Amino acid sequence: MSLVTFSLQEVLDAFKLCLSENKEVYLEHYVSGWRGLVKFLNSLGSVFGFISKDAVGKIKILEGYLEGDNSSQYATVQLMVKYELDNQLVDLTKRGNHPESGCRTLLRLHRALRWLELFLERLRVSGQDEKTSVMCADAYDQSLSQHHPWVVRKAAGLAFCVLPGREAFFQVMNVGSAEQVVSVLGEAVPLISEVYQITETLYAEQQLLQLP
Ligand code: 1Q0
Repeated sequence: MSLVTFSLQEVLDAFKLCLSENKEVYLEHYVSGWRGLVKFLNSLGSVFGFISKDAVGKIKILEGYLEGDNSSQYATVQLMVKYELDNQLVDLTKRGNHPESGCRTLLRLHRALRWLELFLERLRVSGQDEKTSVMCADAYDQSLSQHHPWVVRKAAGLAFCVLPGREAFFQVMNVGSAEQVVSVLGEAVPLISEVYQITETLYAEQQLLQLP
């Protein structure tokens, strides 16, 4: 993945590689998809720094596991959940000895992935004159905001206001004409949605959706 320029195609490729044949989620590609998204966020300016910083922190935690001594236990989200639960490596009800478990860290990105899915879908069907700030805020209100305290919601709301307009936004995506953007989004949204649903089902089954 290139270090400087963002391309939506690269993010798409990462999320494509995420799913194994039996629909397990490869952590490596999941993290790599997020790395690409953060690159995009950074290119939008320093107002988004506080969001990017939090995302990078979480990406680094997961990278640490991927490169650590138990890396084989972290190959997929399914393996990670099993390994961490079997070995009591997750704080289940309140924060304790494992504030940086893979499970709780991934859950934060997972919730953000729902926001992304909603936002990209809005963007895909949007008309020329629609405001990205409104699409982004609507997607956020319907998803991630429920997990954030007032002060974070307020800061996020302020940041959304300075998002570039739809046309400039499409340009930063680096995939070509508006038609091409819409077409790549048409491919990206169902993929992201599938990765989200698989993780959501797994976390629901294991009662991990409220990890502190
Ligand atoms: C394009 C505008 C981007 C707007 C991003 C929306 C998300 C807003 C989230 C704001 C919250 C960030 C501050 C920290 C919050 C944490 O407290 C919270 C919980 O963690 P913890 O450890 O305290 O329990 N963290 C989170 O909820 C994680 C948030 C991660 C957000 C990652 C966003 C990455 C954004 C990528 C830009 C995508 C651009 C999409 C269009 C590009 C085309 C593919």
